[in-house]
Amino acid sequence: MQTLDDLKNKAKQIRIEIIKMVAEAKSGHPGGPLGLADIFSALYFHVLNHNPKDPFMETRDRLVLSNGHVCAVRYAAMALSGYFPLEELSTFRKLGSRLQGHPSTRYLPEAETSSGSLGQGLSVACGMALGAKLKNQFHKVYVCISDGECGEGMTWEAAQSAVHYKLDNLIAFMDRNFIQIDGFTEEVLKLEPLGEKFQKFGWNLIQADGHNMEEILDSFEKAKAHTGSPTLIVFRTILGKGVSFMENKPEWHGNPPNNEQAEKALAELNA
Ligand SMILES: Cc1ncc(C[n+]2csc(CCOP(=O)(O)OP(=O)(O)O)c2C)c(N)n1
Repeated sequence: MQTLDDLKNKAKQIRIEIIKMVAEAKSGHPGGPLGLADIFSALYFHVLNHNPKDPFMETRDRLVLSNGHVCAVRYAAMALSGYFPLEELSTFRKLGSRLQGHPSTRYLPEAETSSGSLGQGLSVACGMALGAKLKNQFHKVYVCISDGECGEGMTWEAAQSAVHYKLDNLIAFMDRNFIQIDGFTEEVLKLEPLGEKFQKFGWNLIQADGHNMEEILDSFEKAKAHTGSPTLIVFRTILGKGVSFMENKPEWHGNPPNNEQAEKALAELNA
């Protein structure tokens, strides 16, 4: 059983691994993964029913990463929880690596779904949740979606279907950092009031601070207990969280730190 301090410490380790991976690869996305580190620590070390030693057990909870470009956070959490050796993280984005820049089940079936083409994950997760219901399976289907993806129509088709099929085994959570590839979401394509839009569609809505471990755990507990409709947790996050010069800066969506910047980032995270 992990304590709150353990989970916070794991989040810090995840952030350190993210910086090392993206710096070593000299390409990739540091901002989103740093912003999701607390949530992924909670998932992999407390919330998910999973077993790194038996990754395909039928009763496992499924986790779909719709915003595939943030996969460094998932790979770091997977390595730290024992899916593969920590050293393998240094192969991130290299030719032949299992840890591709966007997750591919051809190389890493434990990732559950391939992703990177945005907007699809919520639909995929709906199908998995509906399938589980038809097969009388009781696991949950978690899906990480981003705010940028809400500019895509397919997200909203899935949002309607999930309510129609009463997918209360589906728990979507959103990385609401107000940033996407082209800048701030409300300037590129206004999304607010985003959570309320899902609520009007019939979703159970929970809003929480994505960097407060107690709130994160409480949100997932409430989502698990809810019945009759799918749940969306809108986590307010900060892109680049934990590295002062990256926080809330759109340019860190998809640029790797150079050696000097990586050293500075690691010094801050280790402090
Ligand atoms: C279908 C599709 N269109 C465009 C892209 C290019 N793209 C990559 S990341 C991104 C921005 C996504 O926004 P978000 O996930 O909110 O970004 P973050 O918070 O990680 O900065 C875009 C448009 C893509 N991967 N897939």
